[in-house]
Amino acid sequence: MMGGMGVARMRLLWLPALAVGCAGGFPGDAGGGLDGSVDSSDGGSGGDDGGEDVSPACAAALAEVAFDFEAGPAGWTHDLMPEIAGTDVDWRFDDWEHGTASDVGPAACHAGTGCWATRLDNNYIACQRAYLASPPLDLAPCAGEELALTFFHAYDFWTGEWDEQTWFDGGLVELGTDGETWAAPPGLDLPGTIAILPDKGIYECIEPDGFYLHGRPGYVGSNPGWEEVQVALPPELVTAGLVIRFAYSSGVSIESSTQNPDNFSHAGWYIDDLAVIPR
Ligand SMILES: [Ca+2]
Repeated sequence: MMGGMGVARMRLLWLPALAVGCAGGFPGDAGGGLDGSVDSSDGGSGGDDGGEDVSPACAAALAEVAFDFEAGPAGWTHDLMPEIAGTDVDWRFDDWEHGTASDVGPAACHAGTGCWATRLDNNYIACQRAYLASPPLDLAPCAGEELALTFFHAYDFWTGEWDEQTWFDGGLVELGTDGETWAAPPGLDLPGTIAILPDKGIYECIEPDGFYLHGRPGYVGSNPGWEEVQVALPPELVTAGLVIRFAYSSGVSIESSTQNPDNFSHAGWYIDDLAVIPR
């Protein structure tokens, strides 16, 4: 039915929304995610601006991997998840954008006017599968140092009931060094398990089996205010070529064959001010 869709399995139709899930009041719990107990003590003599607990070479390396996204994407890239990278359909699977926040989701970036989000000015649409990845970060000068990843984020993902199950759109953070193997940092405080609804009666996502995130612990539900996350970096990843990846997915929240984000009701994921710091 959608012109030029090209894939018979794309059968999403627009009908009035089913008023699913938690479209109104979000819990709005503010406050920190997990406290990584970052030590900011000024033990060293004549402490300068940061990095006082690490070697000068490491401090210089960490200064290169602090991102406020004010001057642009800063080498970060986004694309389809590899599982559907060859999918040839006219559907926007990747909503990541760099820019400034507006009237959907947080009213502003965490700081300044640059940040990343799954569509800055509107809600994310159905069947999304995309990642946002850092450039390779060179932490080799910090080998042996105890470091933490820190970033600020806000999120608002759809949750709903269908077929006697509860389904959760969501996002996850993963680390890798070889471009193929990814794992969430141990100790990350995650609110639930992502469960993507690929098929809602006659409404089915394109490539319904291609949801890498399904079944993995991640950020689900809603935490619409900016929150800081800090988590220890595994020692084996304090090396050259560390990549940090933010991946998100959405399933069939409402029945819509359009890519008009006005038909949807959840703002998605906003990310700003990421750095690697001593802990
Ligand atoms: Ca910023």
